[in-house]
Amino acid sequence: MTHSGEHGQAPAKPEGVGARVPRKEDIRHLHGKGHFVADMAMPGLSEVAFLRSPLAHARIAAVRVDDSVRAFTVLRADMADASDIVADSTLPTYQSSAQPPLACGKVRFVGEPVAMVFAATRAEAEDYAEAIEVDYEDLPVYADVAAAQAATGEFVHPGWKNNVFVTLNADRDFDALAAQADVVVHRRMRLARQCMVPMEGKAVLAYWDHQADQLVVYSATQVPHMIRTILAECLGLDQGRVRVISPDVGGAFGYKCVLQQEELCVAWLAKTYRRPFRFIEDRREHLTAGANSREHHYELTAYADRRGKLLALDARIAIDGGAYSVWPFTIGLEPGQAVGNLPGPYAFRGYRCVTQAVATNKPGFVPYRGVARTGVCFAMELMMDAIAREVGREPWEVRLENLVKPEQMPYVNVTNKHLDSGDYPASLRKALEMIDAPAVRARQRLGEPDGRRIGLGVATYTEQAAHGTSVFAAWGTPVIPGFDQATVRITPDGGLEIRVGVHSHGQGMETTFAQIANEILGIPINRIKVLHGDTGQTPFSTGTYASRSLVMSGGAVSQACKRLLPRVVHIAGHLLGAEADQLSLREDGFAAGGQTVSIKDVADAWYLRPHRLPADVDPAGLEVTVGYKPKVDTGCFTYASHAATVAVDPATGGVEILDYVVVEDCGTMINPMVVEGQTIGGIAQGIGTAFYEETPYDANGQPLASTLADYMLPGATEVPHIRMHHFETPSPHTEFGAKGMGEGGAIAPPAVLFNAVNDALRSLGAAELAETPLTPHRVLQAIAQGRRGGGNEAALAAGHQAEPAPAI
Ligand code: MCN
Ligand code: SMO
Repeated sequence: MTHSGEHGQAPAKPEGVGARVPRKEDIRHLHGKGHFVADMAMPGLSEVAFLRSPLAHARIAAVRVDDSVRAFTVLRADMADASDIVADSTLPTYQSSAQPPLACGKVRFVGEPVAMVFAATRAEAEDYAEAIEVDYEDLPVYADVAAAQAATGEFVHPGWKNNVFVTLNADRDFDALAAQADVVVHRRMRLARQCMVPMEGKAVLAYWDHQADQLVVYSATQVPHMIRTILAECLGLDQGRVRVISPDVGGAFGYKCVLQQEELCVAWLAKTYRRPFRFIEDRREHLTAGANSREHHYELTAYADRRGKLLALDARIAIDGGAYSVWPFTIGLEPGQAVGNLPGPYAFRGYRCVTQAVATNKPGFVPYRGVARTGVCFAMELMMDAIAREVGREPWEVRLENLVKPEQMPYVNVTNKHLDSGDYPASLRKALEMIDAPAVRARQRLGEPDGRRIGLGVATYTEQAAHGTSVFAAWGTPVIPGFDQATVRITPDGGLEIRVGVHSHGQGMETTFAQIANEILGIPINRIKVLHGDTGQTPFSTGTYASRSLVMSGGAVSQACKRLLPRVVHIAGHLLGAEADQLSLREDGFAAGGQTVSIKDVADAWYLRPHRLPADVDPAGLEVTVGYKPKVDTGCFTYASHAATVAVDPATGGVEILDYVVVEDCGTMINPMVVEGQTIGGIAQGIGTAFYEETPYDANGQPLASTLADYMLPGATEVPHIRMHHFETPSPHTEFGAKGMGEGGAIAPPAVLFNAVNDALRSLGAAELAETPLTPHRVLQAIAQGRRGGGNEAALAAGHQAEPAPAI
């Protein structure tokens, strides 16, 4: 195991694996030259607007379309040749739902598209939409999990027994181990409903290419190949007659890894009318009708010994799944990941968990950076602090008691996760050292001159990344990821083209994949072109999600380059008149007997001067396609410890982050600067989850945050300077020992910051805060509750801590 310093180990090659090279893609973005769906111009383009439901649950009694706009209006009945989106999981207990491309019969959430209208401009299309009248008959609204569970009237979906999408159970040695406990700690936690709010919303442009006899769909998507598969299926087209291109995408964060119904609608228009159509989601549509995430309710009971060593955990988790299951991940993903990842980095052996995803009258639930891991980290890490309070030890002492130890690696945990490598306790100790925990404790004892209270919070988590076939097969999703393919091709002038089916929309893969090829072939990265996100140009991949692209597609790039290298060497040897084993690899070329040939010379021989090639040259040439997945496909486990110091103002409830440190280990880093950028971006989103972001709904299912004045996001001033340290423990299962890490930054911050604020308020006897977002109002409430003599225990008894958990 190697532990390296803040900057990673010095890379062997200046542009290879481990090098901090600036991102190639930044040049176009910094100069405003990115090419997004909204930038595209096309003759005859019609813009699309949707008439959306104003009600959360209602029967559509009648739709009247004014004759003047009927020709530009589409209703579900007009789309008889398009099928509904069905995203079922094969998990037992799963109840099937169908999402029509446009609402049909009834509406199930505010903002659900009921009709689609097109015109030369979006403004005209919106005007046309006003000429459509819809009569609705109210149905009972299920605005939250509790209401949905208590339903006696019409359920969200026809033919269901109740409003529950799916229930998952786990029980492993629970009773026997819980019985040995000295202390029992009970807590409830809740995460608010959120939107993803990428800078670019949903965007799709589709047209019919008459020459290719093909539907071409430009879509801001993370998963172009999967979108082709489902569009072809829903529209009844051969997949060869559909091409999906994902151009520059302005952030995606999971929102764009599923089929959006608007994508299907616009593709249908282009297929039907054989001309171009486009839909660009506006901010209000995104905030109200776009998919939601994060709304998890937890009720945990921990059974520990007197030192705080956890023996068994009992968990009840309810997830507000919204109205529809999303394709292809289904609403099974969220409870599946929650039940499996709740134990995180800890070594306890008794576990019982019931997790339920419930259908409500809200937009469907979509994976969001971190997926369920942000929720489970929040619940587990707040519980660790609660145990520490109970047994009277420091929160980190209790964690060190419970973390899987390096000598136990690889460790198969209580939910059968194969924790592959790393030193979890060392990451926590390093984070404590960086934040200087003793100094923070001393400062707390002294008190602040301005009356603020100082608090220290920590959290350690695992980020299961690049989990593959067996995991998704167990979740029973409609599509199961397998081998990811990459094509590498040396160009006639000695450059390299890399083709991958994943999509980079901020992760920097146009650079990092070039670094991988540079490491193996030595070709300078400015001579390497990474082509991605076009089904017409790239090999199949299920796409970018689950922090998988580096491990899977990057692994395939590595393997393809390794397979290409001997062919290059063979030709080079022939050109030099030397045996392959006499060649030495130089920067961008080969040497033998005092002579050199470059990769350019080899390419020149293969493509343009084949008379110079050896007689036994491999006719496959200078192009290779390789499929790759790690031998163990259950994922690699990146982990990190985050720590923060905060100052809380008991007079205003305001919180300031004074210091924030990260010690992370994603195995071998391809580009430490990219890893740091990814982590900081994730932390900014995690701060949003912790302090600001929430889409509240009223009892009628009306979304109450419809603008960015109501939906609060962190800005530059809310994100502190973040200090970071890297360990590099290679994964035994992947190319270069690299592990995925794109989501990790977003996992820990809510847990760290809540723990820090609770620590700060402890001396005031305040109730523990356990419900996101942590607003000044909630801080003041918690303090007031403490003053009334209703500190945490009283609050718990009165059921005031977080929200009462819905029944399971
Ligand atoms: N990397 C590295 N060394 C490692 C691990 C990763 O240099 N050991 C680099 C990779 O080469 C890649 C980047 O870090 O350039 C992220 O790699 P990876 O962890 O494989 O994640 P993905 O590329 O699969 O990206 C998906 C992940 C997810 S699931 C979400 S959600 C997310 C995220 O990445 N959405 C993002 N980061 C995002 N960043 C931006 N800017 N925009 C989004 O929408
Ligand atoms: S939420 Mo990321 O696209 O797995």
